Amino acid sequence: MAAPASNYTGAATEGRPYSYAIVFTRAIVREPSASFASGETSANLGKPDLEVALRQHRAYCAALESCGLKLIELPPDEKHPDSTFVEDTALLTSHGAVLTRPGADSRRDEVASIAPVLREYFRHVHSIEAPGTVDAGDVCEAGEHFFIGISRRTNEHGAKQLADLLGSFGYTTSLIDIRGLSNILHLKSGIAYLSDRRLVVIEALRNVQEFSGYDLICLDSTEEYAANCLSLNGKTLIASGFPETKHRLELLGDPVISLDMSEFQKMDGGLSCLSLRF
Ligand code: CIR
Repeated sequence: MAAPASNYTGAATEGRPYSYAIVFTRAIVREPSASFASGETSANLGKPDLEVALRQHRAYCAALESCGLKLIELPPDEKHPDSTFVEDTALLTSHGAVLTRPGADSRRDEVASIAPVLREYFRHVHSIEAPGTVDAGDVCEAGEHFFIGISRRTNEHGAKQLADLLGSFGYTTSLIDIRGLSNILHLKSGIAYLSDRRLVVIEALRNVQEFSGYDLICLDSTEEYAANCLSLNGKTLIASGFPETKHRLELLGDPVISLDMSEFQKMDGGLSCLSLRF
């Protein structure tokens, strides 16, 4: 079998203690295209301004670089208005990559242009097959364990296929049904893993039995959008405008970088969904 085409240094986590955090070296990003405002959304926050979104995207990319990540920048894709939300198209792990099959018809073909990029960097690239659907925004990595949300986008078929694949990589998984929650699109709209068995959660997910062995940072109901934060190489990225959450995360010790996400929030997008990190 051919060696990976590049140095994928996020590998070899087997046998590490749970406090081990992956060192990320790269991120795939795609700037929003001219059709950005025609994407899927259920938010009633108005139409996004493309110029502002592009500015916010540039600041986001600079923040990833400040965490030590090299960017793989894909060209804007006008045919797919939601294609800036690259996170939904694949799950990248230290033991292999999985191309998803997004739950929204309008997003299904986004995967085709991600596949060749992943094949350059990952030796094993698997796929979710019909009738399964998975948006990787529903998948939360927590060390050697993955929480997989069953949602309006990720169906039971897809979640089980993904759980089987992750099991074959050596990970454990649990499925979390969020179909009863109308205020979040994806599981990761409501939780984030911060390393050291710490989870940021929204109130509606606080009592999920599968989270009981974790230290939970439960957010105030006025700051729930901030739940989708990102712990990257010793820094935490968070949406700006949520002072209490920012303060609580700062108390944990890692520097916190605030990013204005207003235009992406209008399209139901969280902070993590703008990149695929590995
Ligand atoms: C969608 O509805 O699919 C996009 N407008 C937003 C996707 C956001 N993805 C994410 O939070 N993982």
